[in-house]
Amino acid sequence: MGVMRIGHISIKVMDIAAAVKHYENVLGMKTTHIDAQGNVYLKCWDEWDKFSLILTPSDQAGMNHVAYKVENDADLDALQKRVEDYGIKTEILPADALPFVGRTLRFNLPSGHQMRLYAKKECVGTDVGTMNPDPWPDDIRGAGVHWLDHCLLMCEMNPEKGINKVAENTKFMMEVLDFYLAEQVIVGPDKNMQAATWLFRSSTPHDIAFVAGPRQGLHHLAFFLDNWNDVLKSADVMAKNKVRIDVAPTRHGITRGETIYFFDPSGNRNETFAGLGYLGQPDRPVITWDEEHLGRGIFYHTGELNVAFTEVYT
Ligand code: M3P
Ligand code: FE
Repeated sequence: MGVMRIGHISIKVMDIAAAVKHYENVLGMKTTHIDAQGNVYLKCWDEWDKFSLILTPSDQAGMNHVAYKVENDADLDALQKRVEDYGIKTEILPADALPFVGRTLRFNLPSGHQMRLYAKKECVGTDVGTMNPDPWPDDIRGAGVHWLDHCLLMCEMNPEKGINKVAENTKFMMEVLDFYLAEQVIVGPDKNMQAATWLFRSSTPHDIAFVAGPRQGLHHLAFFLDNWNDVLKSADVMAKNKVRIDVAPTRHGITRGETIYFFDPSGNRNETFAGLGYLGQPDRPVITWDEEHLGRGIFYHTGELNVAFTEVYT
């Protein structure tokens, strides 16, 4: 079946203790492992695999890699061939190259971001279990995020030099990894340049998104919440913990998500968002936003684009 969903993201943090405190107390994740190098592995309460976030100590912020889980081990061989045939070099990392993870296919997207695909990760179960489960666990902390939902990667775009990594990544994800395009932003005098795309493999509007920027980077990692009230409550949690809020609770036109953006102590942007928006289905007509309506696409209420939102990232 190929790619199922986002599996984990590995990010760099400058102060590991402050980062752990943030992801545990504000987001509500739990630490499940610390390796010999001091990397910290965490999961959300409604995730069943061992971890969805790896924090690695560094002198800067940003993403190391993003990993997606495929359904079967054989998918790794089939996808390796397709990625190589497309002209992208790959490498198979042995099982346990990352703790609790089976063999892993590693390659770089056309934008340069490192992506990994794996089929196995130790299953530890959700915090409510599978036998007559409660709807939520008693020991929820902070925002109590349910799961890591998607990431948004900033990709280089420079029309004068003919560079558009958003379009290149999108083509690769669709042709090689069988992702579907949910929404796109089209710009340029001939309205033919993809400046942002939202793609899915699961049944939500996006499992990954790409937005054009001056350089490659990580725009945000996003965690799922049930509803608008939970988004409001997560903002309260942030205020209580003096977290730097980037965009106060609002709605996206694109994907219809109810959202709030904020920063971890190293400056990596986080999003907690709610709302399925709509079902991601392979035959759903692609939604297109033009430059004129982009403001409403991003922030539906104000319709105003905030420059720092697209220019500040790690
Ligand atoms: C989302 C989303 C940007 C748009 C972001 C949209 C960075 O994060 O979850 O739909 O322009
Ligand atoms: Fe998002």
